[in-house]
Amino acid sequence: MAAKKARKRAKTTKKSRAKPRNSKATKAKKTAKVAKKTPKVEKKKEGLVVKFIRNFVRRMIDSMFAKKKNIKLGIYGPPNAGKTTLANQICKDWLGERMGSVSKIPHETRNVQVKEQVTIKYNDKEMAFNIVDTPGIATKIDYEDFMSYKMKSKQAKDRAKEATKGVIEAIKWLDEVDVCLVVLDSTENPYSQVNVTIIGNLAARDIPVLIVANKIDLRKANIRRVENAFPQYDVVGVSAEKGKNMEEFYESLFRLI
Ligand SMILES: Nc1nc2c(ncn2[C@@H]2O[C@H](COP(=O)(O)OP(=O)(O)O)[C@@H](O)[C@H]2O)c(=O)[nH]1
Ligand SMILES: [Mg+2]
Repeated sequence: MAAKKARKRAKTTKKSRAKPRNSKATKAKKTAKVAKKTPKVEKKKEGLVVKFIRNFVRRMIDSMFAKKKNIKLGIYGPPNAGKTTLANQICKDWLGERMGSVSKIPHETRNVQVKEQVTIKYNDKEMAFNIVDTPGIATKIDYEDFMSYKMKSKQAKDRAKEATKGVIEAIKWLDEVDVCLVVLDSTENPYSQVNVTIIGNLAARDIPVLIVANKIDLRKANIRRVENAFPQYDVVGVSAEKGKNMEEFYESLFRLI
């Protein structure tokens, strides 16, 4: 009997110790939970705002300091005018290294060559260029012409094939260039079909052109004849090989842009 009573007492005590479902304590805890939740949501919101502002500021800074696009400077002209020699001279002046190989045999450059990030300074101005040296434009490419340079028939035929592809590639690149140098051999007749075609094409595309009358170191050079052939363009005489008159060349280049 005493044992029964003791069990009953124990039960009651347990029950009384058990937490009531809707007691004040539970309510308080719930409120605390809600209170805890609110700062979390707020924090999340705050985090998003901070993130947005941070990204916005970063974008602003990026756009402020974004690198200016390099100016694509195309070098066009007939074969052997000295386009690569000029490209080499420019690269030597500003990078201390050459760009491509030069030869007295026409169509030495048979692929478009690009030298990126060539920073040229003139007076207090500075501009970054991508220099695009192109294969010479020709209306006729005959492999037999190469054989007169002691080239074997197979080698001459390959060179002619590559040179023809090169002309097409050079013309395609007209869509890419921003400004253009047309290099002419100032000892030769400037009124050629090739010269007129190149310059006409550039004019039709509204690409600014500077005509470079090259090889002024040679006795036969005639800058005046080039100027008379293309009176609407600025003409600068240089010797790319000897590095003659390059200062005036850079001045004309900066005037063009
Ligand atoms: N005398 C003289 N020869 C030059 C000059 N520039 C280039 N050449 C020569 O002309 C030939 C063709 O030069 P190159 O740069 O390969 O011509 P490209 O086909 O127009 O690229 C080479 O034999 C060069 O040495 C120059 O300013 N003066
Ligand atoms: Mg070349």
